[in-house]
Amino acid sequence: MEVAYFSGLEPELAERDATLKVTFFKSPDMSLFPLESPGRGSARHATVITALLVCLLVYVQNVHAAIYTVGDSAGWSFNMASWPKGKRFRAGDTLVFNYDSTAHNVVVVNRGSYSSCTAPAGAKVYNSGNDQIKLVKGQNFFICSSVGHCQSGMKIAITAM
Ligand SMILES: [Cu+2]
Repeated sequence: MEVAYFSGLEPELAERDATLKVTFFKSPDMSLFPLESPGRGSARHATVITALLVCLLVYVQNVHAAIYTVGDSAGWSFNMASWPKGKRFRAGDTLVFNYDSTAHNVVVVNRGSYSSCTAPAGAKVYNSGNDQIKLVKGQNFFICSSVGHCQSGMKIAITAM
């Protein structure tokens, strides 16, 4: 009897639509199946079911990861405070910051720095002009550290569930 086995799970976190690739193949000698042994059919089935459940879990997580372009078509700019309103962010979602890298940047800060518009030494700074940053669970604060920009509203605070 030939049985199809999982050979690998390759979740691809593509930019917009996450896809899941699962490769099936046939292993006549069952040599690639770790728990295979005579008389252990139930163990084999349990393992296959576990593998399927893991695939499903990964798939569901990928489907739920969203990508948001900060500021929408205007990009990462001034007066951003209202942009997060009405959106439901989740940990693992990606924020895309599009901006002119000669004028702006994105600095990951804490609440205090967000409020005071000061980027502390050692803060993580992005400056590619097309930065993709994954949200962590809880509060996420970002500011632009160019002089005066944060004070002009180039700052966002996002809570991810
Ligand atoms: Cu700026």
